[in-house]
Formats: sequence, C-alpha cells, structure tokens
Amino acid sequence: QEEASVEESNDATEIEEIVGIEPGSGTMDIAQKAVEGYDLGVDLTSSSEAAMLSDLKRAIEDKEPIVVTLWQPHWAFKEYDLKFLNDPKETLGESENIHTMVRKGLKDEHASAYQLLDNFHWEIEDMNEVMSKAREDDVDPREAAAEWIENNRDDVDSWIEDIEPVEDETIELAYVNWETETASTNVVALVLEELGYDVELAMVDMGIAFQALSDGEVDGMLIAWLPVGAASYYEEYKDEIVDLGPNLEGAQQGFVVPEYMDIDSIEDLPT
Ligand code: PBE
Repeated sequence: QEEASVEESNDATEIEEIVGIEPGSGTMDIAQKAVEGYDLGVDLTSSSEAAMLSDLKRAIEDKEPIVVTLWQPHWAFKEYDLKFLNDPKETLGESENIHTMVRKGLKDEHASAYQLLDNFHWEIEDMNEVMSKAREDDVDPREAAAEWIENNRDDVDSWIEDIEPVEDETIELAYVNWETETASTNVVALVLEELGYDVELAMVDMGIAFQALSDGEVDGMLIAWLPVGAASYYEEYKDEIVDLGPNLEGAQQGFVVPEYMDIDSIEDLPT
C-alpha cells in the first residue's frame, strides 16, 4: 500500500500548478518567463512566501506532488529534502548574486553609511544562520541579527574599520518581507546603528522599493537578485540608482520539488 501511494506521488502529470510567491516579485517575473519558455501547461499561482511554505509543508506531510518557486539560501532546504528542477534554458537564475543598491547622492550626504553599505559582504552560510536562528528559536529577526553579529565580530569589524561614526543622522532602508532580505537588512541596520545612525526600515513591495530608491525617498536596499531575478526592475531603474555590487554570491532560484518526486527537470513538467 505504501508503495502504491509513493508511486502516485511521483506522478508529475498530476501537477496542475506551480505555487508561486508575491505578485511583483522578481521570482514571479522569471517564473512566468519560464512557464512560457518551456511552454508548460500548468498555472503559476501567486501567493506569498509564507503561504507557499505552508503548501509545501502540507504536501510533504501527505507525500503529494508539488512544485514551488523557491530559492537558496533558505531554511526550507535544511528542514525538508528538496531539489531544484534542472533548468536547461537557464531562465530562473542558477547562479545569482544579491546586490546592494543606494540612492544617488548618498555618498556625499552620508559618507559613513555609504561606506558601510559598500563594505557589507557575507556568505550564504551567514545568511542561513540568521534565517534559521529566527525560525528555529522563534526570535524576531532583529534579535537573530544581533546574535549573528555577536558571533561574527571579526567580519563586522572588518566592515566598519576606518569608518567615521556619526551623530543625528538618519538612514532609511527599503526591504521586502522575505526571510532572506529581512535577515541581511536587519544585520546592516544594526551595524549602521553601531556607527551612530538612526535607522528606519521600510517594508514594501519590490517595485516600490526600486521606485523609492530611484526617487531618493529611501537611502539603500539589499534586495536585488541579479543577473536574473530582479533584471526587469534593474533595467528599468538602473540609470537612477547606484549599484554597489554583490553583498552575497552564489544564491539560486528555481522550481523546487520534494526529493520523493520522480522528476528532475522543468522539461518533465506537463506541457
Ligand atoms: N526572492 C527572495 C526574492 C529575492 C529573495 C527570491 C523571493 C525575489 O527576487 O523575488
């Protein structure tokens, strides 16, 4: 009996939808392009990171087939046995870097903040540590970030050495309510506070973040996955913002399925 149900769960022809995340995300933009590029006969449904993760959890508990849009770093890969579907057309961002971007004029107006944002650079394991901390110990992201800073003082010191502390200056960072971006933004916010800044965090949609940065309404953001994920937004706004380059390298986005599913490639999905 067990075998029969496993058999069933492996059947990719049962797949009718790909469970996506927030409309307007880079992820949904490239997922839509992949659905078109591979001519898939499935619906790409939008939801949210949290709703996608609870659909994934439920499917795994029931050993049902499911395809989600997901990315690495993410604690989901630690918690479940998951695999990225191969993406031979390379539409989904197999090797992504997360870029730091600031508004024009920041360098002149808040040189220390600019310097820190330019210096900020960490590894996949670091981001995973902050995300997992927040999840497993159920602490708020600021506390998880503070703990990471405590445990990684040398890294933080290398970012801030030679930077002049400030007084009575405010920096506003835009971010999107995704666990990856929440982790990095909270770490940087705390280090800016160490330098003496008042830091305001604006949680917005990705399109709004790009627009606010290009209008100079916020000072910086750490959310753009490139060269693929945020490419549409980046193309639209790149002349009005300053790209400081990657703060993390080797991230990945794609269509992800539980290991028990018997498919390996996007090309195995129904067309
Ligand atoms: N994400 C999470 C975001 C960035 C990180 C992959 C969902 C996106 O670019 O849409």
